[in-house]
Amino acid sequence: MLEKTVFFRATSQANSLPKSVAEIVLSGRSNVGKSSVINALCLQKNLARISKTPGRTRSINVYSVAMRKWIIDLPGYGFARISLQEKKLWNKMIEECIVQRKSKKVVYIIIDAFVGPTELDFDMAHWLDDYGVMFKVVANKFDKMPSGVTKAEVKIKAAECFGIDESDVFTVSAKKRNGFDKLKIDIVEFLDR
Ligand SMILES: Nc1nc2c(ncn2[C@@H]2O[C@H](COP(=O)(O)OP(=O)(O)OP(=O)(O)O)[C@@H](O)[C@H]2O)c(=O)[nH]1
Ligand SMILES: [Mg+2]
Repeated sequence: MLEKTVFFRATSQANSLPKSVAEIVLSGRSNVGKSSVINALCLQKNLARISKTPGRTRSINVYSVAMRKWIIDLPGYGFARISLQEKKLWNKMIEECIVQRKSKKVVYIIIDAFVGPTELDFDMAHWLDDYGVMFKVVANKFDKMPSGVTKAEVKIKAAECFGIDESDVFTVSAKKRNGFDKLKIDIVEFLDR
């Protein structure tokens, strides 16, 4: 199902988007691999733009999996070289996208498996919780972990840190395109529910 995903729209004004039936939203620190995860999920190379320069995705990019079923790539947070003005705009954009639009959604917070969750990720999780928005966690860049560390260990730790169920943590490597089976099932089940 996800292989058929196509680019739908880029916008900084989520209010202007039509209604969706269901959507999954990818959020996370800048450069953590959100766009790479989308490409890996959809088995495509250049669907979402990947960049070595953090803060590249500045708009909300919407991808259509099926009729009104979306994957939304949010601009990353925690990008250092950003003005207060830009930060305010980011907050407004995210709030419009996630809170004001009442569509059925789940947010996947993408973290760097090697770096581990950061304060900014916890802020995001708390903020989502406050608004009653369901979130799960994807630990990307697992290929950077020392060889002795298992996916199970990463999962347990992340689940503990975020106070969520282990089954709501996914460990992947977008670079190696590894570990996506469970995440794909989770996404497709949600979109089709
Ligand atoms: N080692 C490793 N590098 C990765 C992985 N996934 C992404 N990267 C690299 O991380 C960098 C950022 O990837 P993006 O997918 O553009 O990250 P993003 O989160 O969309 O970044 P912004 O749009 O700037 O917020 C690129 O250099 C990717 O090649 C991974 O699984 N392992
Ligand atoms: Mg991006």
